[in-house]
Amino acid sequence: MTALVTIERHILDQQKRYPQATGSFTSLLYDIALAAKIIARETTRAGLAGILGATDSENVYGERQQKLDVFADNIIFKMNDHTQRLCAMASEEHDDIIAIPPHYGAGKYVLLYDPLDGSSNIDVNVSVGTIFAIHRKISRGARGRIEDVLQPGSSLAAAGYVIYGSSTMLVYTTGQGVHGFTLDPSVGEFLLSHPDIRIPEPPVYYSVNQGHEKYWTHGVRRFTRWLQGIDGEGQAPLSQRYIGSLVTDFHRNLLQGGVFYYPGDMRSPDKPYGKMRLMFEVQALGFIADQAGGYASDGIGSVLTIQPHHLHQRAPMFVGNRWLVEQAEAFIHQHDQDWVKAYGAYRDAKRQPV
Ligand code: P6P
Repeated sequence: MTALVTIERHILDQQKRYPQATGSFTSLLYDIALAAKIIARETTRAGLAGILGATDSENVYGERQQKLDVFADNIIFKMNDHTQRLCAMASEEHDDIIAIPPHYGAGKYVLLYDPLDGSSNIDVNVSVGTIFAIHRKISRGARGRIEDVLQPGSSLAAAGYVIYGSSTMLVYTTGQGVHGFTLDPSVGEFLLSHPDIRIPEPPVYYSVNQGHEKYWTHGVRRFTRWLQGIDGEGQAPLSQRYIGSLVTDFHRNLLQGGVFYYPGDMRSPDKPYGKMRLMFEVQALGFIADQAGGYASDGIGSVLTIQPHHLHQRAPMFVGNRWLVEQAEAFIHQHDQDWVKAYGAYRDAKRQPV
């Protein structure tokens, strides 16, 4: 019988590699796993609990907040506001960084999270997910500041996601590979089910919203045609799979090989950056892909090198098997110099003083 490895045991085993570790980081990952169990419980019975549907409020992007969005956001905050492990939090659902209440002590990590990505799919029972990323505090003083949050993905201490689907899985990395755990509801534990995940070769799928094709730049169109007929490399054409729920589309390509992309375009030349959120989606998934032997690019270069200038900054994302993503960069570099210039100016803007 294979050993039952809970997420707590796995995190502790990983912590043993860092003699100086205080256990604070391990406990933070445990707190996130606990929040995931509570969200999973509500997500799988949302229809019964009367929390399906939308609230009458909107988030910072002007998107109608689903009731489960708000529930998940509150759970993650409440599980972490008092633990003295964090100096600040940031949520996709909040305009600004979230301070640790003054009556609680502050810690040395920052937690960024998208509490329930793809929530518009909840009412039709499509899998949704939570995405999280953890940075180390770098500013002086006890309390967290915006500079602790706006760090590049290359500085991440950890990242992960939870997918609430036919089963609930938590996938995370601390820079020591990518590991997947499946929730056993009968005991309420996440058990190691996918150790050392590597994006497999050959790739099988490509995931993009083909309905946006008329907005795509020439290079992105050429890339998509290439995926549909890859030849010369002895690679079969890829199949299109897109469900419109980022964690689900990403998870499929991580486990089976392929590429997810949400490109920018020139529909509005002053907004060439697409829909993905750098701090709440792109950094975390880019770190995971990198740790699984893949690569994530914004079309110009690695998403992990982007120096953020705004909490809700957006970035295009091409993520999956490295050679596929590098081919996307090649087509864009060859055919889309106008877009490269417009997006590059946004990407490299300087942070506005607060
Ligand atoms: P589109 C869901 O709203 C989301 O943020 C991601 O989960 C998903 O990948 C994307 O938007 C889908 O966007 O424009 O294809 O509907």
